[in-house]
Amino acid sequence: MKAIIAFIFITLTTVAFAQDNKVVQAEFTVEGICNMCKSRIENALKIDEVRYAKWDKHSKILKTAFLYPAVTADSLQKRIAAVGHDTENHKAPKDVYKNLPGCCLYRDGVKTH
Ligand SMILES: [Cu+2]
Repeated sequence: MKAIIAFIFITLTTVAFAQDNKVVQAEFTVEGICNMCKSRIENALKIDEVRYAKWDKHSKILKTAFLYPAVTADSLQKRIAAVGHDTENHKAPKDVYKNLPGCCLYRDGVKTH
């Protein structure tokens, strides 16, 4: 009997955890100009909770699918800002930005290439 109760409990908690996180999609703008920017931006989202992340250098739109609420569109934007790219909600720190390669300096009038 105890074993059955334990089994039911484990099953219920597993289901509860599974329902906790669901895959949601979002898109937001990320500043950047070249394919190096693209890898840097997409690499910043290479974590288990992110199922999909593709950035387009022409539209500046990042499309993503991720496990919510383990991560949020806002927390992903923070990750991207931390590697040097401004997003809708978060600006990259000056010291990180200035260490980007010259071809990636999107704030300095460098055109998409
Ligand atoms: Cu770049």
